Amino acid sequence: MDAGGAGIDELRAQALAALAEADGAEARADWRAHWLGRGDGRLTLRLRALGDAPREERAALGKELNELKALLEREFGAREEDARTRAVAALSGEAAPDVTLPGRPWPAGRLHPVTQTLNDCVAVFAEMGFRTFEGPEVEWAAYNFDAVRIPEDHPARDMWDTIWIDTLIKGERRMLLRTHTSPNQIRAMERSEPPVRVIVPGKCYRQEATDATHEWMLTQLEGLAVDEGVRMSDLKGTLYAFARRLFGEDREIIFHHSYFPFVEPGVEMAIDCFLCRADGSACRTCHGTGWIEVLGAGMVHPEIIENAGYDSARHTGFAFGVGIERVAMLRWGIEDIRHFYQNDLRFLRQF
Ligand code: FA5
Repeated sequence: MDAGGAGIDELRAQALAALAEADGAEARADWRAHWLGRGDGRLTLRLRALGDAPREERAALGKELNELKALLEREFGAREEDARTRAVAALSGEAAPDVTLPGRPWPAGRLHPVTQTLNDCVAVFAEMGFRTFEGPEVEWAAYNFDAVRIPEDHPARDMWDTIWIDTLIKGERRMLLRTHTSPNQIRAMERSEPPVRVIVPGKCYRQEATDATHEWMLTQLEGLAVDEGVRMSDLKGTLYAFARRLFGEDREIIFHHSYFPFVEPGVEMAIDCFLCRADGSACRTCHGTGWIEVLGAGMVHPEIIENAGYDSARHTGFAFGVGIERVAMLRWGIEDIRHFYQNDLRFLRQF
């Protein structure tokens, strides 16, 4: 008998009996820890205590213990293999899945057509050197209106029917769902010194009576460039290049005068209607005008340049706000904007 307990034969018998009784993966793992565990497995402790055995017995005892260890490891491995084989066999019964059948493919999702169009627009402007950032969808009225020269009582506030947040701050409604991305012109200028060249994509909300080209939730892409010597021709050149990239060489592009309090002068850009090609019919999509408006733009008002702390005698800029759903309509010939948000998979799967 070696120091610390049972003789080798007794130890072997005990270990093998315990292994035979170890039922299940957890019990087998416990058995392994108990007998062969590195820290305090019974056999490990015996091997570690070899130094205490009489010198003349040490070699023989060490050999026997190592043989026992090898035997127990083999037996344990065999039990594990056996358990694995039985698990696989259980799976091949009648109710088991046929592992030889080809897998069922997961239905792959895809990007919404408006998101695809937005990404493409962002990529075009990024190539021209515009940096992207995002602004808040829940916006302060101070940014959405006042900072862009639309004070309370200014008739321009009526241009967009606003969705307000009910919470009162100091007794007043001060927050809203932004009606356009233009407040981010201010945020961009607050953050940096000129030259500034940014785009700001995002959702906007308006209390609209919807029709073929108007939704109550719309996606805009704001653009702003401020530097020394920025001119109207830079704005037109930038927007022409953008429209050519998105719509190709054959489409007609028109600019006409418009009014936005934060630019002077202001313009709108429109593309020829893909449905009626301006044939004078009562087209529902372009309302018989032959044109679909895609963006508002203009030269940043000097007062806004000054409010940002820039010198309007030195710095000038242009800004634009693209309607992304309109761009998507024109690209793919979609006659009604409301298709985008009805979640009809037959429509969405086409893109
Ligand atoms: C604006 O929102 C201005 N902030 C744009 C701007 C930016 C002007 C910078 C000057 C300088 P407007 O309301 O026209 O303007 O909207 C801009 C574009 O958004 C429109 O040309 C149109 O393409 C799109 N849009 C406007 N209202 C809707 C709507 N209800 N549904 C879908 N698209 C819309």
